[in-house]
Amino acid sequence: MSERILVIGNKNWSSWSLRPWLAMRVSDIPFREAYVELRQPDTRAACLRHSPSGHVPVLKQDGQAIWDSLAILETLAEQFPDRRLWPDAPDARAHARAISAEMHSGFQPLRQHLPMDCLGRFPGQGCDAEGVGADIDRINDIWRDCRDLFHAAGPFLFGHFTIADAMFAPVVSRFETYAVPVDAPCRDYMQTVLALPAMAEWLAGCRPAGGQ
Ligand SMILES: N[C@@H](CCC(=O)N[C@@H](CS)C(=O)NCC(=O)O)C(=O)O
Repeated sequence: MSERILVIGNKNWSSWSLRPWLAMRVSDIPFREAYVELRQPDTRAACLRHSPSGHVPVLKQDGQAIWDSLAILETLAEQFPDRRLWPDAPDARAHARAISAEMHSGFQPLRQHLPMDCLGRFPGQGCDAEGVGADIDRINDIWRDCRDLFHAAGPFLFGHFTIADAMFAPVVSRFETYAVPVDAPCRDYMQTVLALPAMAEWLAGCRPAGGQ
């Protein structure tokens, strides 16, 4: 196995990069970071040097580039079965895959109007835009359902940390930035994610206005 390199965007902004980065850090999967500067005239060209999709994150290993956050996470789950990146029980695993895929393909209003800005604090901004309230309600429902079902197994969505938590980590950050109101179980869940040492490490790597 060659050195594993995760190419990511600016930590303050790059919500898709946070997902595999966090999963790899929490699961103690060794890798080196490489950066592409986002929101620059040459960003697309820089991304294309690493990824045929022109987007980050990209995982480079053994001469192969694996692009797209969820594909990277699925690949790692296969390569490191002992890290239990998906829940063990088939029904919980199917549930985790469903909400991870829902996150990956949905929530466009939330993404557009509440972009990730880890260091920013903009209480209420964007929350009245069309579709954002429905997205926030749906995310609260997803988290509450998981906590109801799996609270006995641990503080994450399915008890222990899984890919589902990695997929929702940028939403936790957004809810902090925009001071989105959540109920007590969801607040507890957010605190669990924010208390991860790996999350603190990511935040420490953020620079205002997105710079590395
Ligand atoms: N579906 C992709 C989305 C990746 C994506 O949109 N990444 C953004 C950064 S967070 C990007 O590469 N932007 C390049 C650009 O702005 O030109 C994934 O899950 O990885």
